[in-house]
Amino acid sequence: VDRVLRGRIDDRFSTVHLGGLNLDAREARQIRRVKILGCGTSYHAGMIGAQMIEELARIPADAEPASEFRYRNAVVDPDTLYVAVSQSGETYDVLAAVQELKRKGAKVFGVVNVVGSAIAREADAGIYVHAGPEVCVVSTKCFTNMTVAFALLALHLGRTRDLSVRDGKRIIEGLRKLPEQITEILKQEEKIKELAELYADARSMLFIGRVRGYPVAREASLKLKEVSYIHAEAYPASELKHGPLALIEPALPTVAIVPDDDLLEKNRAALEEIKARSGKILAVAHQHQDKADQTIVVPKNEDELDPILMGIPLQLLAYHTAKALGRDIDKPRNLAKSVTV
Ligand code: F1P
Repeated sequence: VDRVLRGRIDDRFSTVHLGGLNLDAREARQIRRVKILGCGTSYHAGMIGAQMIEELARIPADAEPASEFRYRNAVVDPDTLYVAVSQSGETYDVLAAVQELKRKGAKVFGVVNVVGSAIAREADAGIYVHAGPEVCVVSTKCFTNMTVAFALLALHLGRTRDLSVRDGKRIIEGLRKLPEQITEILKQEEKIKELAELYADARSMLFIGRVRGYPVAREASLKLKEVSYIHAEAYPASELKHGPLALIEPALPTVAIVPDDDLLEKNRAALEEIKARSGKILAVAHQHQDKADQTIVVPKNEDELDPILMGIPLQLLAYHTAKALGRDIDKPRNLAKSVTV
C-alpha cells in the first residue's frame, strides 16, 4: 500500500498523480461512464472501484467479469472509460476482453501488477499497483493495492467533477492511515486463527454485505473457496429476505460485513433475522456486535475506504481455515496463477 501511495498523493488535493494514466482534466471531464473488467479477485476489486468512482466522482460506474463481457457482443461506447484489472496481467479472459474492446475502437486502461505483462502491453495507458510478486496462486495483497489504486483513480476523476476539495483532503488523509491500520488488523492473527479453527468443520458458509460490504463479502467467500474448498456463497444483505433466509440454520454460519456507516442499522436488522433462525454469526465490524457470536473489530477509516480494510481479516480467516484442514494454501487445487484458457 505504501508503494501505491508513495509519491502519488500530496497534501494539496489538487495533485493526485497516477503513473501512466495520461488523462488530462479535459479528457477526464468527457468520460460519461466507467466500465471495469476483471476476473476473480480482480473483478471484486473492480466492484469496489466502481462504487468509489460513483461516490467520489459521481460518474456512473460498474464492474463485470471479463469472462462474461468478452462473449456478449457488448455495445462499446466512446464516452466510456474501460478499465481492465489483473494481477498477473496474463489472464486470458481479461486479455480477450481488452482485444475485443480495441477491435471496436475503445481506449482501454489497465490496473495491473506485473510490469510488462500482456494486458499492460495491450492497454493504452494504466496504473501499476506495485504489490510485488504474489508468491501464492491466490491474489491477496494485490487486492488491497488494486482498491487503493481505484481510490486514487476515483479522486483523480472526482477532481474534475463534483468532488469538493474538503472531501478530497478527507480521502487522502484516510489513504495515509491505511498502512498503520492494516498493521493493527494483522496483530489480530491469533484470534482469527482460533475463529478459523472454530468454523473449519462447516460444510458451507454464507457471506453477506450491503453496498460497500457486498464486494468484500464476495471476495472473502472466494478466498475461502479457493484455499479451503469449503462451499461459500456471498449474498447482498438486502437480498436475504428474497429467498436465502430459508437456508439459515445452526449448521450454516454467516460471516457478516457490518461497517459503521449510514447502513449500520439495516445491517444490524439482517443480523437479527439470522439470529431469529438460530444462525451462527461472525461479524467483521468497527465495533462489537451484540447479535453476532463473535466480532472481528477493524479500525474505522473514511466510509468510502472501509472496504479496503474489511476484507483483510477474512483473507486471514481463509488462510487459517485452509491450514486447519491441511490444504496446500500456496498451490490450491484446480487453480492456476494466470488462467490462460
Ligand atoms: C484472476 C484470478 C485471481 C485468482 C486466481 C486465478 O487473476 O481469478 O483472482 O486468485 O489467481 O486468477 P488476475 O487476472 O488478477 O491475474
